[in-house]
Amino acid sequence: MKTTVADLKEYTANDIQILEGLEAVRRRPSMYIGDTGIRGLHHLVYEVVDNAIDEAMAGYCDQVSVIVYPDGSVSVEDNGRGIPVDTHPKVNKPAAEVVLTILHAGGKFDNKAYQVSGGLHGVGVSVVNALSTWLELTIWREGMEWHQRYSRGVPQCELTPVGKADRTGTKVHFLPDDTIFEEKDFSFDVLSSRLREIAFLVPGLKIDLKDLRNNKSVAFKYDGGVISFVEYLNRDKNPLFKEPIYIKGEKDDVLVEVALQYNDSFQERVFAFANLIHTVEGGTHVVGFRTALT
Ligand code: 28F
Repeated sequence: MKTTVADLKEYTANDIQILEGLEAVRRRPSMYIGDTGIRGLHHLVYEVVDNAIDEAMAGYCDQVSVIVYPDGSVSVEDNGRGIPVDTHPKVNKPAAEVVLTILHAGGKFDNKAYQVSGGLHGVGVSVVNALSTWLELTIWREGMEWHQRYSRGVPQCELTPVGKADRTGTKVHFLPDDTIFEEKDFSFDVLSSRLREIAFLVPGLKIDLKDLRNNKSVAFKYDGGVISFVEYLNRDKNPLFKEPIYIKGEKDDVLVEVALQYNDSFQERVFAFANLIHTVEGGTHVVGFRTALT
């Protein structure tokens, strides 16, 4: 059907800005997710998982479930409060639609309560939406189940209550756009090692990964946090003492946690994280630790 001036009148300046934002992401995806190869593909999952982790670190969610489907799509579900569904006054759209369509609208950058985890680039779920052939959002909140479907980031319907619900939470199910990504096969092992890492860093959080392509599944939950991490790293070594050394401190709102345990090998392994992100090249936090230790 031909677009007429009458149709266009429905678009506000805001809508046009949103469409331009999504278009920018699709034109230069690597600026937002690093690359469009296998790393970028997995980055999409981490970006969605990070939002669930934020909800967990805020103390409202203790379960995250990730499912890989045979059609190449992935869903991430949490049992948090659910993304708010009430109308955002500035743009006259549900807050959830704002989070899913506006760049950097996750609240991470302007809300103090959301300053903890941060994605690899922390770009937000609207980027995942823009780079997905389709994305289905389910929210359980205010006693109802809510649905909205998007195509390449553009809403295909309004956020709609579809029935009653006696739970809360958020589910994002998406299919990465194969016109953007060179790779389309998620790796169970890559997803599972990152999710295990997150589970070590967020004690008590249960993270499930199910792969419906081959019915593989794993579940992670480590109540011991970084202590469990060190125990895991030494699982097939000979530790020189039973319990890892554990140090925790806080200064100027910066929290530091260290766990260490010697084993009888001659190989040192140091894993450092800042805000849940593995800092592969080290940094002042690692230098500071080494100086303090010696
Ligand atoms: C499947 C991935 O994305 N979970 C999320 C929440 C909860 C809140 C929220 C998210 C508020 C207005 C920005 C709820 N109640 N899982 C997720 N769970 N985002 S994302 O709020 C977003 C901000 O716009 C939430 C009260 N406050 C926050």
